[in-house]
Order: sequence, then structure tokens, then C-alpha cells
Amino acid sequence: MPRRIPVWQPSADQMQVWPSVSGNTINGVGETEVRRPTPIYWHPPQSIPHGPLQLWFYEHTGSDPALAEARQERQTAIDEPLAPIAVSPSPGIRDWNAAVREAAAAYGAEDCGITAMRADYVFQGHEVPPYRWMIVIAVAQSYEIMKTAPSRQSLVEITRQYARGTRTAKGIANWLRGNGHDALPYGGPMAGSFLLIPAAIQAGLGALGKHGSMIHPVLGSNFRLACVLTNAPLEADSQQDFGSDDFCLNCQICADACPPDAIKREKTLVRGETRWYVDFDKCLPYFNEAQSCALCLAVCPFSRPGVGPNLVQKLARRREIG
Ligand code: B12
Ligand code: SF4
Ligand code: SF4
Repeated sequence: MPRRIPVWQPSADQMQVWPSVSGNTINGVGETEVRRPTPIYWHPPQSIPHGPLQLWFYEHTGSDPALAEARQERQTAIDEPLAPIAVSPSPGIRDWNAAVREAAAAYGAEDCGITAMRADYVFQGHEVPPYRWMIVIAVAQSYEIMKTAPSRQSLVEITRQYARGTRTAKGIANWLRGNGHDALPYGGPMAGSFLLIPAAIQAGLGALGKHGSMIHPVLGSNFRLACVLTNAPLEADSQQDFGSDDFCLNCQICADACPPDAIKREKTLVRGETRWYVDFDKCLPYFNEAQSCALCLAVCPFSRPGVGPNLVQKLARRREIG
């Protein structure tokens, strides 16, 4: 079926700083071997071919007091020092998974899951962090605001939720440290050393959607991820399959809505795995000019409040019958 909206084209101004290498080559499209991801964006700009585009993004932000305030709030959360590590682990805690879950809820996470750190989550050229566990957390974004995406308000909301993700991760890390276990929080917005999505999927938070972001059974796609690394005595949660992948096979809402037509309709072979993929060379120019986009998260039917759990139930019934 032809698209109902014309495909958006990037400005010549942005294309002037576009490198000669394709982002899809860097991401390993068509590669048959499993390998660690290569840093591509939100890394120190001098270290990546698309670094000048990162600078272009910030140069085109304009002045907006609400955005400046949200960015300041995010930086304050990042800069806050960590609590000291107590000399010995609290003897009163027997079930650390349950205690971490309680701490995550108390510090503001909408959901969390635990998975083992794996070298294949870590970017090439980065050391595998010396921690056994990743506590991956999800913080919801306001649907009322995100449905205006791409907009100035949605960029402010995204920035605020990065601040909240960082504060939540720091709260959990400080709680673990106060209870005698080393812990390190990570909340973005820079990419840091590892990928959050494959870890979050392993930790049971949801599945990869056609739009290249995750689908959570309750939050849909309208959330941000953050995480805490630790060696506390935890156990891994299990991955969950609630049928969203089958749903994506027959749904084209995000692909039809994406202005630069970046969302691939078929699964693609990337670094040895066949999965949903977003064309970097098409998404990034729009993302930069729209100052963060996220339209694909907003239009996904799972993201509409209350709809996710209903769809999950329907998909479960369909699978029982089928
Ligand atoms: C760099 C980056 C971008 C870049 C490039 C992304 C790309 N795909 O090439 C740009 C700026 C274009 C971008 C755009 C967006 N991003 Co972004 N991005 C990141 C960041 C910092 C690093 C990811 C990366 O380097 N990807 C490059 C390579 C590895 O991509 P890839 O091979 O296509 O793999 C992607 C997925 O398939 C999955 N993945 C990787 N390996 C495997 C293996 C398996 C088995 C599976 C199932 C999945 C999987 O993870 C990758 C995510 O980009 C992460 C945070 C983090 N540290 O992980 C956030 C992150 C992935 N982005 C996020 C979001 C929401 C977005 C946007 C919607 C924009 C927005 N403002 O909200 C769009 C969506 C476009 C898209 N789907 O790609 C969220 C996702 C949350 C969610 N609900 O799932 C993250 C986790 C940030 C966060 N802290 O919440 N992003
Ligand atoms: S972030 Fe925007 S441009 Fe990128 S895939 Fe989503 S809708 Fe398309
Ligand atoms: S909009 Fe449809 S195809 Fe796209 S991720 Fe959501 S459910 Fe999947």
C-alpha cells in the first residue's frame, strides 16, 4: 500500500554535516555474525562519525525557558554525588529481589526487572562494567504531552523523564550502597557504555516493537529506561512474551506515521539477529530537525493509557484459541 503522507526530506543545512558513512553500516545491517554494537550517537562527538550532527542538534534547540529548566534539572540529577557504601550488607534483608523491587517503586520507577550483565550489550571499545547484575527500570512519560509529539512540550517532557530516570536509578543505587552493596546508576541521555533495550527485554520488561523501541504490557512504548549495576545477591527475572511481536506483524501504524519513512516493515538482519529495525539514515535527520521526534512512541496503540492491558488479554485469548 502506498503511503498516505509524502515522505519528509531533510534540510540542506543539516545534510552539509552528514558524514559519508551510512549509520546502517555502522549498526551492522546485513551482517550475519553476532557482535557488540558500535557507538553511533550520543557519545563524545569527536569519537563518532555522526558527532557533528549531535552538535547540530544542540545548536538548533533555540531558547526556551521550560527546556532550559528541564535540562538543568537533568544535569542536577546527573551531578548528585553517590552515597557511601556501608561496611557490611544488611543482615535483615533475605530476599534482595523483593527488596530491590520495593526500593524501585519507592524511588519512582513504574516497573523494574533484573538481568545479568552481558558483554554483547556493551559498545565496542568500552570495558564490560565489573558488575554482575543490571536492574533495568522504566519511568513513564505523560501520554497527554507525548501525543503532541514532535513538539516543544514533548521534548521538555522527555528531558524531565530523563531527569526522573536518573534520580530513580540513583535512589535505588544509594539504597543498595546504604545496605552494603556497591551499585552504579545510569540514566542517560548520553549512551554511556551499554545498550538498554536488549537488557530490558531479558529483564522481562517487554518486547521490541516494529518502531525499534520497546513495548511494555502496561506502559506501551511511552516510557524511558534507566538502570543500576550491582553485585548484590540477586536472581535474574525471565523474559516475557505477551504477543506484541505477532501484533506488530499485522500493524503498520508507526511505519505509516513516521515522517521520513524510517521504520522498516519487515524484520531485518542486524549483527547476526533478524529483528525489527529503524533506518538510522532516515530517522536521524528528522529526529534532529524535529528536536527529538518520538512520534512512533505516541502513535503505538499499546501506549494509549489502559489499552495495553486490554490488548494483552485479547492476544492471550487469541493464542489460547489458535
Ligand atoms: C543512540 C540512540 C538513538 C539514536 C540512534 C538509534 C539507532 N537505532 O540507531 C537516535 C537519535 C536516532 C534515537 C532515536 C530514538 N530513540 Co534512542 N537511544 C539511543 C541510545 C542512546 C543508544 C542506542 C544505540 O546506540 N543504538 C544503535 C544500534 C545499537 O541500534 P540497533 O542495532 O538498531 O539496536 C536497537 C534496537 O534494535 C535494540 N537492540 C539492540 N540490540 C538488540 C538485540 C536484540 C536481540 C533485540 C531484541 C533488540 C536489540 O537497541 C537499539 C536501540 O537503538 C539508547 C539508550 C541506550 N544506552 O541504550 C536510546 C534509546 C534506545 N532511545 C529511546 C527512544 C525512546 C528513542 C526515540 C523514540 C526518540 C525519543 N526522543 O524518545 C527514537 C526512536 C527511533 C529508533 N527506534 O531508533 C529509548 C527507548 C525506550 C523504549 N521505550 O524502548 C532509549 C532506551 C533511551 C532511554 N533511556 O529510554 N536513539
Ligand atoms: S523517532 Fe520519528 S523519525 Fe525516528 S522512527 Fe520514530 S517516528 Fe520515525
Ligand atoms: S504501532 Fe503497531 S507496528 Fe508499530 S510498534 Fe506499535 S503495535 Fe507494533
